[in-house]
Amino acid sequence: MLTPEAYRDTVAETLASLRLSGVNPGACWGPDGWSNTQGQLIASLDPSNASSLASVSGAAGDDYETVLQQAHRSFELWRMVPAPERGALIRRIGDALRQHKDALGTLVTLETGKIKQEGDGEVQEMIDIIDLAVGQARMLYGKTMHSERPNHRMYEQWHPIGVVGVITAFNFPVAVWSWNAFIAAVTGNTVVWKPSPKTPLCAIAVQHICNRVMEKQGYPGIFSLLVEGPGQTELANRLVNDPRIALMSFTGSTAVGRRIGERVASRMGKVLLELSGNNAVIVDDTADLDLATPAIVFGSVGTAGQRCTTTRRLFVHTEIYDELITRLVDAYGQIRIGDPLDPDVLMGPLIDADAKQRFLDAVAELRRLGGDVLCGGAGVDRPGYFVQPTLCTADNGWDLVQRETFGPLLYAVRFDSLETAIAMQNNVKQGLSSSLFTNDLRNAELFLSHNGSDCGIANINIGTSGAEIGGAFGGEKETGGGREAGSDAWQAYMRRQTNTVNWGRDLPLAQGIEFQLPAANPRLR
Ligand code: UN1
Repeated sequence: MLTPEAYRDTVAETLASLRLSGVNPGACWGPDGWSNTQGQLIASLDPSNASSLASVSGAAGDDYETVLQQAHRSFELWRMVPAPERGALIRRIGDALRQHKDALGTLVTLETGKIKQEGDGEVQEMIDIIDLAVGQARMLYGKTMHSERPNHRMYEQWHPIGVVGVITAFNFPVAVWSWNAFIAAVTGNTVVWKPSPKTPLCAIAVQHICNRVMEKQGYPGIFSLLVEGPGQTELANRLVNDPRIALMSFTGSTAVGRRIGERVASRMGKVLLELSGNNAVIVDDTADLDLATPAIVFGSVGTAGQRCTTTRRLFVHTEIYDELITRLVDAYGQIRIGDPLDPDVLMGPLIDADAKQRFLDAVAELRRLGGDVLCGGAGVDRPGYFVQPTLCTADNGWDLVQRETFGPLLYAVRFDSLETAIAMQNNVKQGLSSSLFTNDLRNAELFLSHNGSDCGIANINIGTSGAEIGGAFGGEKETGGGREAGSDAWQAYMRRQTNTVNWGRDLPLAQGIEFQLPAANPRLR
């Protein structure tokens, strides 16, 4: 645990090395394009001690229009830059992020309360997606088709779509933006970011890093920023309703995502939604418990249970139920809770007082319903918003279990047959991530088959969280259906155009249609 003086020094050094001040402007439209409008003052709080790290002056007045107009002007320029050259700019941002990894990782820890290992891991995830984006910039492949008509060539190509709006949540304050922003940028788009009001400093620090690289390379605002205070929705609403935003990417709750999806759809815009998860691990009677135990603990306790991929439900075969639960109770007892900058600590605080209250309310509801708390179940009495990692028994059908409580609360349920476990796992409204621990090939294949997990992510012998950026990330049902990061997720940031070129001297029609004009009439030829 840092002494108060060492903590103050760490905060001051971190802010200074990321060019953050006591009060920071909350709108930026590119290199040197910081607003000087006095907006609502937003305090950024460290959830591990509830103290203020620094403040941000929220975007106000003309900031929105300035940002949108600049983003649109920059798009008209940027889309004509060859994609590999766009990749070269992003690669330089990767170099800058490598230099600032330690400081930015610390800032993520200070602002979110996730442990330093995870704060650094988040910056690494930004660097990883940059490596992928740089390569992707040379691989924006379209297909070619064989035309049914002679002397015709048919192919498809991918064009940039425009300005991409990105609204992110507090729990991954930099990585999720970067999945969107760097893929959007190499595909020729510009990006307007509205970060969570709970983590504005991370966004401003990243904007500073991008600004320096854009300036050095002589580019205008490819990346821009609008910060809005807690409880404010004006800027978010304007982005959602603005026809200049060609794609609206949103990470957050299903309730908000549904409204955003409906509104963007009503103006025929594109939307990319990453919403709530209710992820489960299934452990069958052949599983290697030495693998399953730490994976379940990391999945449920990592980031204090505040990942969209957090393991929330655990289905255990009755044959091994007692043994696994004993191991988990033991492991949960060893989790050190406290200062997330302390390398021995494995779990930091929840993000704020409301999150802590929602966690405590969920535990109280569980007890009322007749669930057993096997370990944890209480808040931790110290400054900041700490709770105990909690393992309990529950029924999959309870409303409580059906919804996502964003905290370290894991519901254990027994099963006898894998089919029943898979049915329970799928029997929720969300569909993000899922895992099966097994040594049985047939069980593994069943879980991954059409009859198996209905989630966007389905794993064997690894947990539900901690996905690599190389795959497409996202989920089905009320998780929203969006896919970000690797694989062919880049296509969401582009518009597809099908091209048919006739290089012959005749005009044959498709489907064999004859449409013969009277040859005698020269005016019709
Ligand atoms: C999120 O919680 O919104 O798979 C993203 C994971 C991380 C990303 C989580 N790579 O857990």
